[in-house]
Amino acid sequence: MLHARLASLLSILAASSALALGYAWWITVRFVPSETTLAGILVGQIDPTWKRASLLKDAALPPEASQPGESLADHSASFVIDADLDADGHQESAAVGVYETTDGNFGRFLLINNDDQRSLLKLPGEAGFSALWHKEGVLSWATCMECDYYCDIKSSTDGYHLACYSGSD
Ligand SMILES: [Ca+2]
Repeated sequence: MLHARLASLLSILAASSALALGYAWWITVRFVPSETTLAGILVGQIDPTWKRASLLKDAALPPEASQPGESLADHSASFVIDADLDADGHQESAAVGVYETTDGNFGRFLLINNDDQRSLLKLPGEAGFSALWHKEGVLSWATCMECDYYCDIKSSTDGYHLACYSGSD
């Protein structure tokens, strides 16, 4: 009996400390990929495994995302960035989103468009948050803000690649 009470008390304590940790909205938020076209292109043409996708710039964010210190702008982050990413003098448009595949798997993506080419980078797993930063000519992509894990987008002759880092590297 005492053990049962203690176990119950401990589970209450564990639950309240998880709440008290107060994970940031960008850690816990999940999106529902809902579109069959992105910018007029069928999602199946962007990736043949996709059933639906959504751009985060079009997604509803939780109320916390507009609190002081919690917004994308407060972290110099964006869901869309237009910049010349391959130094050819023409701008690309980079945008992040979420997708669901025809076999029910989810993930995050980064889509880079220019006039004649489309590049897709994917992070399978969750239909969660990600955002872009553009500093000193380098585009970076991360699945969180205030974290030290991120990827730089490198341009090469065969397309774009991720070079990922964590603070402990
Ligand atoms: Ca360019």
